[in-house]
Amino acid sequence: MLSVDVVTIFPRMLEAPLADGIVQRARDKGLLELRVHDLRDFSSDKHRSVDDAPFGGGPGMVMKAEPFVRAVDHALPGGRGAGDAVVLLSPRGRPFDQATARRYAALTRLVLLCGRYEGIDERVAETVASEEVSLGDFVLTGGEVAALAVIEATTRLLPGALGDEGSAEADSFADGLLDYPHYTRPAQVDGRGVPEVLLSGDHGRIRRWRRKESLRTTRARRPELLDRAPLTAEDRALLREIETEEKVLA
Ligand code: 4FV
Repeated sequence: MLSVDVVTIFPRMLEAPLADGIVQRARDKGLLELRVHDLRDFSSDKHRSVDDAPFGGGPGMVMKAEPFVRAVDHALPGGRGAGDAVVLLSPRGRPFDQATARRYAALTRLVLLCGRYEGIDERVAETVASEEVSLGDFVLTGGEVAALAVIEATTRLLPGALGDEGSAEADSFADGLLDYPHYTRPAQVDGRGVPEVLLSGDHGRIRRWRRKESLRTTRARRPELLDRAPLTAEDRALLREIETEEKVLA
């Protein structure tokens, strides 16, 4: 069972998305425990302030360290252990990816720290946070959306979380490649059909076609993933076919 604590000044932003779908089902199945904490509850002044002006001047406000330190102490009584991670969500973090989601799904306790304003006092990253993670090279107004993405991507990898809606093994990135294209009824959409192989019932041909399309799309859109993916001899043969076909088309 994974227990997740989220620290934010906007707890309501997280409630609805985490009270539905696969995350709620994982909570109901006892696979996931989730607590959302209001950072202001860990402020030390009567105004419940959590931010202040930046040392060195400059625009905007910076989030104070102590409320986060107290919130983490509250979430992890006894401190951070080997099976725990305290993740600060920020554009300065390492890009979040499927491998990170797999690592989080194997944890015991995960604490997510959501920033706002110009960011969080650096001493949080230096002390209570065990890592910094970014959702991507763009600027949000807060870490909450990133926390939601991390929770969803991690929860669906918890054993037993994915019911019959498919298996994590069949995921994009499960084997480091982009997914193959999917089709469903009707067979004709605006005069556009479905690849005949998918209607053939020949599961060997279908598996091969899907693998080839995964390789083709990955090669076209994310070639850097191909360099990292564990490719089989069949994959290399399929890639040669793709290169030959595309030369002909060129
Ligand atoms: C972000 C990201 C992100 C930066 C300033 C919140 C904002 C504000 N978090 N991945 N990209 N955070 O843009 O995680 O404090």
